[in-house]
Amino acid sequence: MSRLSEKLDFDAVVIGGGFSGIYAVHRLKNELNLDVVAFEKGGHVGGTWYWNRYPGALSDTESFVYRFSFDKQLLQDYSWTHNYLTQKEVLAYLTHVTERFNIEDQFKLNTEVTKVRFNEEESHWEVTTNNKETVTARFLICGLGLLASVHKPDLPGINNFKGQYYHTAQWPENADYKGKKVGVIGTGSTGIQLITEIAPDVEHLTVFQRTAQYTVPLGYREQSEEEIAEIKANYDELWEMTHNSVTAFGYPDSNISAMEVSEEERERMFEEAWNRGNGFRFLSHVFNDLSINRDANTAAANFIKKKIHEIVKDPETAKKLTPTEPYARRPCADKGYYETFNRENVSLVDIKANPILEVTENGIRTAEGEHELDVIIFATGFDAMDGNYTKFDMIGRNGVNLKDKWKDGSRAYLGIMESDYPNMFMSRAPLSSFTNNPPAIESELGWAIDLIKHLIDNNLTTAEPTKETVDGWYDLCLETSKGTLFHEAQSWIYGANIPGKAFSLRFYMGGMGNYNKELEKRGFTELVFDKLPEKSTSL
Ligand code: FAD
Ligand code: NA7
Repeated sequence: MSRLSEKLDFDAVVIGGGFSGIYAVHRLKNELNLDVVAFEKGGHVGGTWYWNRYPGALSDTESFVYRFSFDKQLLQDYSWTHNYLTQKEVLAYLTHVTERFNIEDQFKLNTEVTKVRFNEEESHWEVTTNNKETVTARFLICGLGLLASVHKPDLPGINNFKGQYYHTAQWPENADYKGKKVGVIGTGSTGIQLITEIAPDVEHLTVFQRTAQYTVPLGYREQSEEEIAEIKANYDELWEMTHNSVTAFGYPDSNISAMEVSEEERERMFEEAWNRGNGFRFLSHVFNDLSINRDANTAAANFIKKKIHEIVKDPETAKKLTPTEPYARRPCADKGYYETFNRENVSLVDIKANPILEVTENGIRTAEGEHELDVIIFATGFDAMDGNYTKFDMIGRNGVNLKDKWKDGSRAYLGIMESDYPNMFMSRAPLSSFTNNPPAIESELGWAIDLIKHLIDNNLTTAEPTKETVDGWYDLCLETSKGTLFHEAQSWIYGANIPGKAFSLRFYMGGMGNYNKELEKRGFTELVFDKLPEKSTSL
């Protein structure tokens, strides 16, 4: 491998060691033959699956599509046992991928990027780390994670608490909750997994719920060798369908409207989906309009509400667990969440009605009184999509800082590039597709890496979108979100979970298939290019 320019330290710097960083490094190194370094602040590759080591952590995309599709042999060789992957299993898979494609050495672990700056005179990136080292490179690829910037609310008095407290995405090695009085704050997808898993192991579990959630059974089960062999034999068709579908979760799009069938048929189909399991399938596979038609959404919501009242024995608890919002967050799925509240050792506190006043030495005090606790677990989610991009200085042209540029809402052209940031490519950034993540990562970074190749092959220095181009993409995203109900729920999808954060659309809602068509249709035609000086063939 020869470097594009001997004046620079690397051809490309990648930030992040999750699915995105691993995919980027593999293609840049093994296909484009570039000199790449990747910085990861964690102690291991894996990203989400390195950090989220809480009990019950599980991917709820089905196993056969929660993986890369780029290598047919990898798809055949690397198997699974159940229809969903545990945190440990995803971590093992990602570790295998880095070893298999010989890219472990590219990852510099325990290394946090603290500043990036585009050097306009020299048209390259300068990347500074917590080791006070600054390296230069022509291309910058950011896979900082869409759900990776931890949101841990500052509760008054937390420093006085005598017991352990931690966030689910910063799960400590010495977490000691078994046989203890445990409080969990947060009932999103993570809280639901955690609460269900740990309830049998603790003396008492107090769940502090701010917003009640809709959740359906996951349907976790072993998959037979025959079933797995059949999937592997049909992988070409399955991926083709997945990349062209709306959700990219590995099932074909539904063409049935919930309101076109009789009420009886609708209930039967909901029941079937409930028994089969999977939150995404419940929301988008049975019917095609639960997220866009209010009546259809209400019908699904009412079905789940009815289940809550059937499952939960104490009517008061059932009432507290019953959501009041539309069914319009990222769908949750569980291994017996509502049933958990029938346990003698589990109690539910509605902190909207009865807010947390402070953390004391011995527990949490709400308006109703003190809840004695040995351990407090924050399952309070993430500053999603842009949280990791606005944490440190990302300086583009004319000294612009991304945190200022994104103050009133974050946007990126195709969810990949921002104006004033030449040769910087992001994965799962604002205005990327609202879909299963691995296929989306391959689409976005696939486009970005093809663009890098295009620049090199054509002796071009930089590529970037104009502000108008970025705004044009945002307008299309707005168009795709029209009529959807997601903005009515106060969740991370619009940034509503973070106090003071701009409430704005952060996804392209047109589906994976249409997103891929946009990439293909536009190619690189909307970008502005800068050419290398004639006299030189390298920077
Ligand atoms: P991440 O895996 O988040 O990796 C980003 C990495 O960047 C992190 O390791 C972080 O340490 C590093 N980083 C960030 N900033 C810096 C910096 N300044 N310097 C150095 N390193 C930095 N998605 C699905 O599609 N299906 C699922 O079932 C699913 N389940 C999930 C369950 C949980 C509990 C969570 C939290 C997320 C889940 N997701 C799921 C979303 C998941 O984040 C993506 O599927 C995928 O793992 C994202 O990969 P990534 O590489 O883009 O980001
Ligand atoms: P979520 O879905 O954002 O859930 C976080 C939960 O924490 C949710 O119940 C929040 O209540 C609650 N929360 C957040 N801040 C507070 C404060 N200050 N006080 C009390 N309760 C609070 O995060 P998850 O980790 O569960 O899931 C995120 C994604 O990761 C998920 O979609 C999967 O893809 C994996 P709220 O609902 O805001 O009232």
